Amino acid sequence: MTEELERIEAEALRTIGDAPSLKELDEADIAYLGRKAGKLTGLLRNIGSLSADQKPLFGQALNEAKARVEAALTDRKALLADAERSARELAETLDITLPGRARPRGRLHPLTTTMNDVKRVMTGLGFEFFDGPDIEEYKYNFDWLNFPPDHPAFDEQASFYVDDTHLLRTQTTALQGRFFELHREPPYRIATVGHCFRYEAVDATHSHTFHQVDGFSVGEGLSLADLKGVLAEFSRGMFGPDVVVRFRPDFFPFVEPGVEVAIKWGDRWLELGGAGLIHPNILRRAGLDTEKYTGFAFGLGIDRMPMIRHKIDDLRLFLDNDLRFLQQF
Ligand code: FA5
Repeated sequence: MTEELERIEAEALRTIGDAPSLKELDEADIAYLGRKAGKLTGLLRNIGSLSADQKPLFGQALNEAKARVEAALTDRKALLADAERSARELAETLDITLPGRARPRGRLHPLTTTMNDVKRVMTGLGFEFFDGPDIEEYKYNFDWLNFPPDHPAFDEQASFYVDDTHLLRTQTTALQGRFFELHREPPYRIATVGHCFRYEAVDATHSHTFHQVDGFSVGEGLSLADLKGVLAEFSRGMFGPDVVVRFRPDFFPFVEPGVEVAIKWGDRWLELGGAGLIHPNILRRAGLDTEKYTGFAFGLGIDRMPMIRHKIDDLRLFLDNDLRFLQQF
């Protein structure tokens, strides 16, 4: 039996020494020291067949063998646990020299930045902003603005009609009537930015859907000089100190006199919009004393502003949503 004990101990120590991982080590633990089927523990059951003087000797030898096997298990366990931790740590190591993954970043559309700049510059000039609806009533888009019913400007600003009383607004000037109905006491400087729509063929400087900024002011003694001063200051704010602004006579039913506003654009002029002194008919309709009050108004195309700022000769590029173009801003 002593030989059997030595054989099993040697086998146990070999198995433990060879165990490649903690899992095999646990299996070896059960196979040799397990309470029920362990090979070493099993030897104890045969102790009854030994003579009385052999029993204590064998018992002691068995206990010593178990102690050695347990010690081997503990040592190997520590070794394997160490190795497994190092392997795991190695696998989890962060290589901080790897290049990062670039996240696609959104940015504002050039028309949005232009509109934000318009608001910033106009606010700096003392204008207060209001919003009007895209689907507008005729009376604000035309009637309030002194358009006689058969006026050719109806054709000029060919419209998308919605029903008998509504259309997609052709000009942000439609805000005037909405504001005048509030009957605020002058002086004031009012502005709005937003969409405009016209039934129009699309080309390099025209679109069916575009944006305008309108501004108007009513007060005592306002003149064309004030209008020109505000527009010149606005243009400098938008296009820099060297901008050249040109005013030429033009006609709009809602101003008298009226002017066209153009900006020097390379060796050409780009029409930015119209302006003038608010027609007395409109001030009267607003319940204002035209002996006391005068006003100026202007309406400018926003889509043409980034064309001037970025020297781009076709406004369709801003609306095509081609990322190769838009990512340059
Ligand atoms: C008007 O719309 C007037 N409401 C401007 C105004 C306001 C005059 C207040 C006097 C007092 P006009 O139709 O010219 O005017 O348009 C003004 C500007 O809007 C144009 O100069 C242009 O810059 C822009 N615009 C007009 N139509 C289009 C279009 N189809 N596509 C892009 N921009 C346009």
